[in-house]
Amino acid sequence: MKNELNSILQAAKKEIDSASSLAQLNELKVNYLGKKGEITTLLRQMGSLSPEERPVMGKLANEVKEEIQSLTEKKEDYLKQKELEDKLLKESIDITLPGTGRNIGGLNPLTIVKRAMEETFISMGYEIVEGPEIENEFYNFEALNLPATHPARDMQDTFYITDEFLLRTHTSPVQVRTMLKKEGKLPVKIVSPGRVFRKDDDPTHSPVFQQLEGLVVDENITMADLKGTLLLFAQKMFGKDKKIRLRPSYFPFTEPSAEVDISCIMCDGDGCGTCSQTGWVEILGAGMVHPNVLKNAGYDPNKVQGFAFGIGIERVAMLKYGVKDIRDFYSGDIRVSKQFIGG
Ligand code: FA5
Repeated sequence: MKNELNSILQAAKKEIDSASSLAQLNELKVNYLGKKGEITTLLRQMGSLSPEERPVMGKLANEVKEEIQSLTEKKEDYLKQKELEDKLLKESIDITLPGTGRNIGGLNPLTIVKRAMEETFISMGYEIVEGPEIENEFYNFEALNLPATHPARDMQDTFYITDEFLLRTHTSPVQVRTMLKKEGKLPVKIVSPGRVFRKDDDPTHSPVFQQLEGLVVDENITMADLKGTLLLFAQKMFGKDKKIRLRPSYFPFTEPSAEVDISCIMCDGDGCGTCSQTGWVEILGAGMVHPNVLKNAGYDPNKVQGFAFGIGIERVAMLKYGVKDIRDFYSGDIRVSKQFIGG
């Protein structure tokens, strides 16, 4: 039996030594040490030994078992380590290879311009307010001195939702909403950016576009305040050398009213394609708040005055960046937006 145990140990050593995978090692562990393994099978024959021989053989069998156990454990550690090293070697990445790169997004030029406009007015002490895009006739027309039969309602072709509700055609309803909320308190000094909607569609007119409304109501407000404010705005947006001019115009909600032009930034006022050879480009409508609008919104026109303006944000952006077709702003064409990355 002693010889048999010895030869089992020698055979196990050889097999452990040549085992090249954990699966193989596991298999031989079962073969030698398992319940049906070679040593257990041999120990079953202990009954045929003399009582003196039995403890000697039992001890020897345990020593052989322990040695096989310890050798397999060592080999297992080695194989595990080797497996890990092989895996790491296979999965290694070459950090010196050039990267694939990733496109960085940029703000839409309209957002850049809108924010710059907001900043300009915030620096002049204006508060920013917002109004709903779905309006009713009262705020969009009636309170702005445009009763149902007024022919000027045709000036802005309207998208109606129901007989009463519509998509606002300008940001001017925010004037009325703000004044009513203020309940006669002074001063009112707000700008309100937002989307507006009209049945317009050509290279310089979009059915959905943005305006920035301005409203100041206080005592002793004059047309000079309006002109000074708009000149400062134009110079902050387009440069200190820019001039503005006010042309008489008509809006039912302002009296007097004006269309405001800026000296053409493409040709410095000399005349070019952008300004139709006039040297001037229209960017907004403005005027002194009509007494009826003040009354409708809870202010006494004998005591307070106000000025208001509505600037086309797309118009400012087109001029600032020399964009010829308004639809370029909405196309989502990456070749357009790429030029504005970084603001
Ligand atoms: C108005 O909308 C008035 N509510 C502005 C106003 C406010 C006047 C307060 C007086 C007091 P108008 O329709 O002219 O006015 O539009 C104002 C500006 O919006 C225009 O000067 C132009 O820059 C821009 N605009 C008008 N229609 C379009 C359009 N379809 N697409 C892009 N921009 C437009």
